[in-house]
Amino acid sequence: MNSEQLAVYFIAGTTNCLKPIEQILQEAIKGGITMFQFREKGANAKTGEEKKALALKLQSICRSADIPFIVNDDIDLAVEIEADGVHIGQEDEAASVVREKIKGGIVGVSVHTMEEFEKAVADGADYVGTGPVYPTATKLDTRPVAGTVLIQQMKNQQPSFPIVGIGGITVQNAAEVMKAGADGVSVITAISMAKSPEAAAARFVETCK
Ligand code: 3NM
Repeated sequence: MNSEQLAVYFIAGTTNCLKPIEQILQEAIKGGITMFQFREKGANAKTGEEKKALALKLQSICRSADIPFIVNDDIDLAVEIEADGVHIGQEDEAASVVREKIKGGIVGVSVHTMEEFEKAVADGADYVGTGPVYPTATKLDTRPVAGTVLIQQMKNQQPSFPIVGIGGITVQNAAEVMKAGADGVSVITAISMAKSPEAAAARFVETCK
């Protein structure tokens, strides 16, 4: 994986969108996002065949634009549709086990401490996501707000390991996250709920790419 692909990493599921998610993804791609994660979670999220059908649609949109399509948590779905990768949390299997299953795909891991970071690196993760950097209303069960300190610590310890910040990141604070040493920003609301996802994505590109 190329760490430049993390620069503007858009994440979304249907519950994060007020317009059809396909439309929002296409607008975000026009604005210049560099990677996409399908994160179909929460009340009213699609499941089963409906979720798979939507994943295939979004994957095809990403393929046409040459943007990696990553699936959040659902390793079986990622394997079944041959996604470009999967993003897992601390509750999931180790990155080394997941890597075996997705054969050559990208494996991202959420980490919240230096210990979790070191384990993810040792297990062969391709990148880590860390947060919440800032307060967020999008995910209710987050760890305490961490600011940018952990990003700085991780970057100091492993200068070339790809890191992305997540949680409450906006076009206003994205520069701070990059300055701390992140390779990019993971963003849900600031793009999915923007009046113009294209314009929002383009502003992130200006700051992060
Ligand atoms: N993970 P928004 S915070 C999915 O801290 C997710 O691990 C987080 O959404 C973590 O960009 C978060 O709308 C939500 O704040 C990010």
